Formats: sequence, structure tokens, C-alpha cells
Amino acid sequence: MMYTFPERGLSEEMVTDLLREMRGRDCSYDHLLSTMCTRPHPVAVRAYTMFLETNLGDPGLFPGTAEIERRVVGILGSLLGCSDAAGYISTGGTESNIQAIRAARNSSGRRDGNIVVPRSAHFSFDKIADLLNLEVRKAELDDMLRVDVGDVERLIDERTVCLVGIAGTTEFGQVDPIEDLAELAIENNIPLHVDAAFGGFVLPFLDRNYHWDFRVDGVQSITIDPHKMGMSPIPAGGLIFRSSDPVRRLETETYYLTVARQASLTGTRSGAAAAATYAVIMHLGTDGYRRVVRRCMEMTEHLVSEARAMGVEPVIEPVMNVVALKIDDPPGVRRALLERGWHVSMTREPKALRLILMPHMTEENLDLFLDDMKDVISSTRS
Ligand code: 0PR
Repeated sequence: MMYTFPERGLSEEMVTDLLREMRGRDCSYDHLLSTMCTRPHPVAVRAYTMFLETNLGDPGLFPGTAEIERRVVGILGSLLGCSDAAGYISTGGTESNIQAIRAARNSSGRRDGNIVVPRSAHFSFDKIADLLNLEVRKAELDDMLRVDVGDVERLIDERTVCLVGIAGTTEFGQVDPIEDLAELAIENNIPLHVDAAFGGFVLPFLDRNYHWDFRVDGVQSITIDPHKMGMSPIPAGGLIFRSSDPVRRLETETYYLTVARQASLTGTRSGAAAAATYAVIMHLGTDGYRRVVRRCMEMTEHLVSEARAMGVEPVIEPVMNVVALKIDDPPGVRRALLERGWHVSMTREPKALRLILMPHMTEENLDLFLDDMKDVISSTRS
């Protein structure tokens, strides 16, 4: 198939028909248990469209939008235990992680450094190794799939420019021992970055209290993504620093813009994500997010108890709304579930079936899924 630039434009109806056909081929969130994104909140969608033409790359032209971004950074900072935080709204977890590590690398003054990350770190850290010319040292996990702090300590040397802990691992939703990592960071005078791309909008709203954010001394920066559990439209990421000093290490001079310096990775960047995030946070409040997270956790508990009734155990007791189930032949089960219309995913080590209970899941759809999973699992056994 060859696609060409049309000589004469089509009517808007024809274009809409073309779009509708393609959009119809996409999967519906109703059947997705493999994604960490969700349908954005309608309030966020309306805010997004209101700010479509804004550009935070030249914030002097959009002072209102820039003020919204400052407010969101402030709100996320205080959610994470720091009332005068700095940072910006990025395109997602990958950009936030890149920039957090870049800030740490630049502060160190080294160009031949390394970072120590848990083996469970998201693949964005492999991109970072490539982009920033850093060696990424991967520390082993304990039997609860949290990073082994002794192994982190062993991997630190004079070239280490940053330590990374994860609050909500991509595959298992586990939280690393951030306090122990922070102690190591302080002892060695290295910053600690916490990747809470997923967990950032979950942990503060759980009944159980984890110590993982700016309330822990030594945590320099946190990745927290509104486009995952924050219910904002894609692309909305958060990069929050305890102070503005590391942000300055990211700045370049901008000559002809309305501001003299720019710290973001991208130049031209939409203010829509910041506006959408602000809108949904102001609309839901702590109360609303607690309700969202409680529902996801209730579905998680229901799924685990139904799995147990099928004789299937989770790899770890779920901390958040991510479940990994120990089953025989995860690829086969995944395929069979896909034939029934369900998208699930798998973990690498140990190999397990991975299910994420996002806000778009309903109790009714979860029960339909569980019926299918029961059939599939019993047929793999017979
Ligand atoms: N850090 C953690 C802990 C993550 O889980 C993720 C993404 C990132 C960083 C990177 O974030 P961005 O993808 O926003 O750059 N975790 C999921 C993953 O890659 C994201 C995802 C979303 C996966 C939707 C599938 C999907 O359908 O596995």
C-alpha cells in the first residue's frame, strides 16, 4: 500500500469517516487488563481541549497556562510531602526518568558515570543508558521482588551519579525499601530518584502508609504520571524535585523566547496536559482519588480471592492494583484469553500472568473475565 499526500482535500465528513473506521479497529478499554493507562476523566478531557493551542515552550505568551503548571507542580509536591517543590509536566514516565537522571548526572559533573537501579526498573532506564552514556547497574531483588539493598550497596562506586528506587514496579506493583536506599544515598552523597510513574497516584490514597516520598530525606526527585492512575489524557507525566537546584542543571539558554532559560526536554510542548491534570485534581480531590483507588483495590482483592478459589496464587500479595498470578504456561493462557477478547500481559521473572485493575474496569466486566479465566485455566489442566 502506498500513501500519498492528497492533491485535493476531502470533505470533513469523509475525513471523519476515515478516522472512525481506524478508531473502530482499536481495542476498547472495557477489555484491557494489560495497560497502565485508562480512559481520561471527562473533566480532564474538556480542560485538555480548552488548552489545545497553548505552548509551554514559550511560557511568557501563555502566562495563565504557565501558572496552572506551577500550581500542578506545587500540588503534586505537597501530595508527595514537599510544599515548595520544583519541576514540570512532561510527556510521561520516560521523559521524567530521563530528566531526573540527567539532572543528577549534570550535578555530579561526571561524563563517565553509572547509576544503580533495581533489576525491576522500567525499560526507560535502558534508553537512559544509551542517551546519557551512563552505565546502568541492575541490583538483584529479594524474594518479595523488592530491590536488595545490600546488592545496591555493592554496586555503588565513586562513579555512581544516582540511585533509583521504584514505588510501584511496572510488573508487580511492588514498592522498594526507599528509606534504606535513601540512607545509602545520603551516606554516599548521591541523589536518590524514585520512579513512582504508576504508584504516585496510588500510594498516597491507600489505607496503608508507605514511606517512600519527599518525607524521606535523601529523595531528590520523583516521577509521578497523571496519565496513568491520575486519569489525565496522554501525554501527561510529572517530574517533581525537592528543590529548584537540580532543575537549574537541566537549563539551556533560549535566546529569543519570552524566558531566558528552559529546563524541559522538549521545546514546544502543549499546556493541555497540565490543564487537564489540574482540572481532574481540583475536581476529584483527595477524596475522589481515594474512592478511585479503593474501587481498584477492591477489584484487585476480588480477583485474587477468585484466583485462589481456582487454586492459583499471586506471586506477591498485591500492594497496589497490579496482580501477577502463578500459572502454568502463561503465554498459552494469555493467547486463550485473547481469543476471548481479553488483553492481559506477562511478567519476565518469575513468569506469571499480569493483570492491572485500572479505573476503566467494572465489576461486571471483571466477573465476565473471571468466568473466562476459570474456563481457560481448567482447560490447561485437563
Ligand atoms: N516507570 C514505570 C514504573 C512505569 O511503569 C512506566 C510505564 C514508565 C516509567 C514509563 O512511562 P511512560 O510509558 O509514560 O513513558 N509503564 C507501562 C509499561 O511500559 C506503561 C504502559 C501503558 C504499558 C500502557 C502498556 C500500556 O498499554 O509497561
